[in-house]
Amino acid sequence: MRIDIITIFPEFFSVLDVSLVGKARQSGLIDLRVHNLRDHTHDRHHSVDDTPYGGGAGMVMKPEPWGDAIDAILTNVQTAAAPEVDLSTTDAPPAGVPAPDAAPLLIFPSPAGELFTQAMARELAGESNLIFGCGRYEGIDQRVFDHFAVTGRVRLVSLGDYVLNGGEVAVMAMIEAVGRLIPGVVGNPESLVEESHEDGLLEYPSYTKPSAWRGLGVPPVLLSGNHGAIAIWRREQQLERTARVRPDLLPPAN
Ligand code: ABV
Repeated sequence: MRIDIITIFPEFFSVLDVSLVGKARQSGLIDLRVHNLRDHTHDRHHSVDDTPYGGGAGMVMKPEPWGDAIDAILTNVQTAAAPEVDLSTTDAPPAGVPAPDAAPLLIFPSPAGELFTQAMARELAGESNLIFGCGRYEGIDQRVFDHFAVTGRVRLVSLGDYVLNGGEVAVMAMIEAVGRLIPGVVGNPESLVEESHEDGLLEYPSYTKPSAWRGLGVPPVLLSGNHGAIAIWRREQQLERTARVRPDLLPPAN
């Protein structure tokens, strides 16, 4: 998967050099490129924001640098996805060469966006090209979204009902959630199906050795060797926990 990020704080994303996403980049599973929005400004002060039409507090990000930055990435993605045809080989295309890709999906973190969920992470993991735009200040000029929605796909996405200073941390969270669903990124794919939210419930509590620690034991069923009983206990724990902490995740009682 190719991921492009546009930000005024490229250094923020150095954390994506490490851990699971870092390894996936080294192994070539993720091609991640970070772009500085200020490289697409044309005034002396490299301004990316201005006062809002209609008045109000704060600044709004100007449309021109966003338009130019996204255009540059779209052009680069198209070039990379369309290798030159060698006319000396007139036979059928080699096996395993995918069909021409769908257009990149543009994603902007925004408190006004649709909620990011595990289901959306799964959806995004099936894309071959994601472009993340990190807004700052009071937002980005609406015409950036409207313009690229005419010819492409644009989604405003929110991590939850709270406000950040900018989209950078939200983009890192989304890349981590999506990245680990790309085949080959997580070593043991079975670990993906057993965790919170994958089956719509919170996960069951986990224990490891020692069997007694600071006066606390381990639920005896887990030491019983009875795999049927263990599976039933774990499902009960999931349901009990979900009802207690996140009743909104359970289907309506009637
Ligand atoms: C993007 N807050 S997403 C830009 N929860 C600025 C603030 C912000 C986002 C979120």
